[in-house]
Amino acid sequence: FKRDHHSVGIIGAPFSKGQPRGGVEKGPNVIRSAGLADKLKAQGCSVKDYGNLCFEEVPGDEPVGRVKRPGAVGSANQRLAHAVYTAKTEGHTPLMLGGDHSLAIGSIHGHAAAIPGDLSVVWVDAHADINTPLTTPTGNVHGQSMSYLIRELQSKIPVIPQFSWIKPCVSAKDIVYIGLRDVDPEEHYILKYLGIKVFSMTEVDGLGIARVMEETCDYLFSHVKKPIHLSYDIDAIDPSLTPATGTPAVGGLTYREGVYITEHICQTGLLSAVDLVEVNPQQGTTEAQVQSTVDIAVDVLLGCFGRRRAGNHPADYCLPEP
Ligand code: B3U
Ligand code: MN
Ligand code: MN
Repeated sequence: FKRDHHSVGIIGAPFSKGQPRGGVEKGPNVIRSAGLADKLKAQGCSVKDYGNLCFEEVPGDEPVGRVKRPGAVGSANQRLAHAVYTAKTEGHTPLMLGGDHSLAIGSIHGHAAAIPGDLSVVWVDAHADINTPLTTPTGNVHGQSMSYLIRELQSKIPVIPQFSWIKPCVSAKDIVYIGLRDVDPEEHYILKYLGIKVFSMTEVDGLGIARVMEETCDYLFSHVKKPIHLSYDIDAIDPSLTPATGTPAVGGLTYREGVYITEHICQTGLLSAVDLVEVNPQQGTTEAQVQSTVDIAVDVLLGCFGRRRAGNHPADYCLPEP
């Protein structure tokens, strides 16, 4: 198999203030406890675990307009951006374990700063997370992350002082969404207005996941092959399989579809950074629900870094001689 010798740089981001539910800050440690690093090493990756980031309390963190917890979200993401930048420049493929999906702001920002040209983004999610501060129905930043990063949307983004460090760094044409099924009307307008490529669950149903991934790569590679940032929200997968998440949405990806996405992106050789977000062990009602969610999150990540369901073997393996 393609020995894409990833050196994985794990960055834990125990942060939950991009949304209202507690528990998602426990994501990094529960995913590590499922044996992520050892399993990555067993499939030939080297692993550097940078540990968990420490995020500061921000007293008196009042909303700016509708946007909740701007101080905490702004400073956590700024810290994360530095960590991702450092991991990338030290030669690792950053793997950010969230935490909520507001963390994609810092992760993508830091990744973009560390590479010479532009990157492309594959956003796997039930939700588009593209509300602007003026369209957000909830004020939760995890539903707005992409809006701060897309160059073509900046004239629609009001000034939020705590976010003033964010430089939009992604072009609308370099984004592909997969798995959408819970999109606000304003978000749907934004996706159309910017001409963003979307494979909703309707396209997954109609085309099948193999065609979706083929078309995703044809679309992203039609000009130049840019490094891929994969931002994977565990709620993209059906909540019957991954129930321990804050905003489950029925009708999601199967296990096989969810893993196929990662296998396909891995074999492009262009995967340059990964986010795995929204695993919330406190949202599971039984231990088995939490375990299933975490185990699937780990399998998604193993697929990103070279695991094939057909099997794997080291490039230098030799059969034992009798
Ligand atoms: N679109 C809604 C709900 C939502 C977005 N992302 C999640 N939920 N996980 C919003 O709040 O913007
Ligand atoms: Mn999300
Ligand atoms: Mn989501």
